[in-house]
Amino acid sequence: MKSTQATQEEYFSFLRSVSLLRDLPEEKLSKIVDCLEIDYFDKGEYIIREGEEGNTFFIIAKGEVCVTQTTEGCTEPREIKTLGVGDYFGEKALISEDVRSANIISTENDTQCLVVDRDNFNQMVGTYEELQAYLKEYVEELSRCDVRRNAL
Ligand code: WNU
Repeated sequence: MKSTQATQEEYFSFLRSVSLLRDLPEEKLSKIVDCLEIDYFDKGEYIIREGEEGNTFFIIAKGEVCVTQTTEGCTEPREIKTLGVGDYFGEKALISEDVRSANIISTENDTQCLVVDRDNFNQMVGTYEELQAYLKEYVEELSRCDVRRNAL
């Protein structure tokens, strides 16, 4: 990301406020700031499509998104939750080496996401065991939720 130092510092303190990244060492967080991309989405726009390949991790910096997913016996994808500022998504495809397991749709105009690619995500998570363990567990829990949803 090319930006002014003021912006860099804003992103740094924003990332520090994201629960997942709270305990990351300073130099690691700075590195993430250096390689961030920012993507903008309008209301109704798909950020992630279920079934597609994905190589990016997202943190919401502004706005709101909704998570929907195909469930057995339903013609329309079912809405499963909404996420807001400071929430993140897209970790599952990266961690489970799988295709995207749900849709992520912007529910507001000018939703802004900080985007981390696979290499940088691995650097961020891979060298930090607690974070890795936490995410792995969370991803397994999401898979269990998916199974349960289809059993209902
Ligand atoms: C869910 N089932 C599935 C969410 C975000 C972060 C955490 C929950 Cl740590 P992906 C689609 C993304 C997926 C997840 C997100 O959607 N997601 C869910 C579920 O019940 N995915 N399968 N809830 S919001 C959320 C926990 O990030 O990652 O790369 O793309 O498969």
